[in-house]
Amino acid sequence: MVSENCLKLIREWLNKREITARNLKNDWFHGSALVINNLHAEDYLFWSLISHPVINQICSHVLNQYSYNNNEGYSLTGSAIRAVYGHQNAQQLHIDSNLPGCNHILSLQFCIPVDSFTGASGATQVVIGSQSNLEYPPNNNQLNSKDEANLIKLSAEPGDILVFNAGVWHGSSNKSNTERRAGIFLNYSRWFLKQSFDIANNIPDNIYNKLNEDQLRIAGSFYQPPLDSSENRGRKSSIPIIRHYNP
Ligand SMILES: O=C(O)CCC(=O)C(=O)O
Ligand SMILES: [Fe+2]
Repeated sequence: MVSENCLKLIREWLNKREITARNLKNDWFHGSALVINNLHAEDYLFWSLISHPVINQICSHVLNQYSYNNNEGYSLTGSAIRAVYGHQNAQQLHIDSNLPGCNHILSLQFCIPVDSFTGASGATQVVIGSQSNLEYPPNNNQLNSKDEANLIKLSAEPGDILVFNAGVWHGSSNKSNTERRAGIFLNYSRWFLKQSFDIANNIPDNIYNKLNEDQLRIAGSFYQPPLDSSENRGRKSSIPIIRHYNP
């Protein structure tokens, strides 16, 4: 579903960023993982994924369902690339919806392999049905027998898109080979949930100027709260809003 050309450009971008990250020796490398957030503001290239028609059809269906008139909207709440190197234990199982056990789907998590996700490089493991569990997964993935029986591994190749309720317990599995294992993770939420990255406001001008109305809606630019009562409107705006940071 993701084109070869798009993947090629992303790999070229990542190869360059790996060199910068190694030279800067800052904490971009968490252990043996390189994590870069805010892809929407990194390069216009990532918008071909962020506004990918298949991803947005799924969001439009799932994240609007049960909202008022099934039509309230959704926005991007996170975008990151995570690249893992060398042998690694399985990632701590977690959720990306921040509140376990919600009865409705608040957020969707999309995983886009940049390199192969396999049994050897690390599949994405999920616990089927765990969106109903009222707690976060136990430390060190010490699952009880019921959850253990529902743990499945999703292998995926570049070009594939994995998607699940962000309230499902998940994480990458044990990595036993030494090849790079990079993936892009996009999180979308119902429109009223506060974005924990300032996506609508931190897009550089050179990217912002290329975005169309649909893309700005995905960025959350129509869902920014009014500054105060002088901005005489409700919680949505009829035009995209950008708040500029003071220098
Ligand atoms: O790498 C994976 O398969 C999952 C990563 C993940 O869940 C995350 O970074 O939030
Ligand atoms: Fe996750």
